Amino acid sequence: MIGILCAMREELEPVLEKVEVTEIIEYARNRFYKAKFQNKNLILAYSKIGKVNSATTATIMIEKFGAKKILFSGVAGAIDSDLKIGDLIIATKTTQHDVDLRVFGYEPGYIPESRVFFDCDKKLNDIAKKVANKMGIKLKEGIIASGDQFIHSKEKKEWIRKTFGASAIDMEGGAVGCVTWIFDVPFFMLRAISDTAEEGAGVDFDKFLEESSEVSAKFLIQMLKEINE
Ligand code: 4EH
Repeated sequence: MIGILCAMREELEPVLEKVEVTEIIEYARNRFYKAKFQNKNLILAYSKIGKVNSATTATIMIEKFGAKKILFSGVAGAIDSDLKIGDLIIATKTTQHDVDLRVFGYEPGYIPESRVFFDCDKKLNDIAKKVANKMGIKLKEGIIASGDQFIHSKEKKEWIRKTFGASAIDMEGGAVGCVTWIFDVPFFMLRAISDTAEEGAGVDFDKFLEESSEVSAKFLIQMLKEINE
């Protein structure tokens, strides 16, 4: 069973269109779609926005539906200036930029007995790079930082870049990374850029959410062809 997770309805819809949904299960104030793609069994859902929602949905996919991998598809704000709207990025690792226990002497993002960075699966990332090569498209690799905030300021964005070395921002990756680390399940994080996370990002986001969600969904489907359950 492969888990496919998004945060927003708009991110999941273009993925759902491309698979064969066989069953819909309402559970925990959410809707889970069982589906098939080329004889592979999938469980899909959008979690709703943010770290708690995405962590809960990832947990349910693993614990209730038996997901052996979690693949995330969606959009992100750019931090690196070479990332333009519509570009694709895969995470090498994810982190939570809003975790702050510095008063106790811990580094930003660190929770005792947990970690600052959660690694994404190297094999899945290698498959992604192969697929990108075959499709002749640019695919960036970098750190994705998450927090329960929509970032729309140059200053905040620069702090996240400097502190975590992040290339892009979202509101879920660090949470799903944490859950998949806890359960030791391979995690793949794919995002297409929707905005630059600076002043005016909200306007760009609304304009490009649909388009960039489609870019991410299309790439994910190409990848699914190369993945075993
Ligand atoms: O799930 C949330 C969405 C924005 S909040 C995180 N997603 C999109 C990624 C993202 C992002 N995260 C932080 C894209 N750009 C980002 C940014 N900062 N600049 C939302 C969007 N629309 C309506 C309500 N909430």
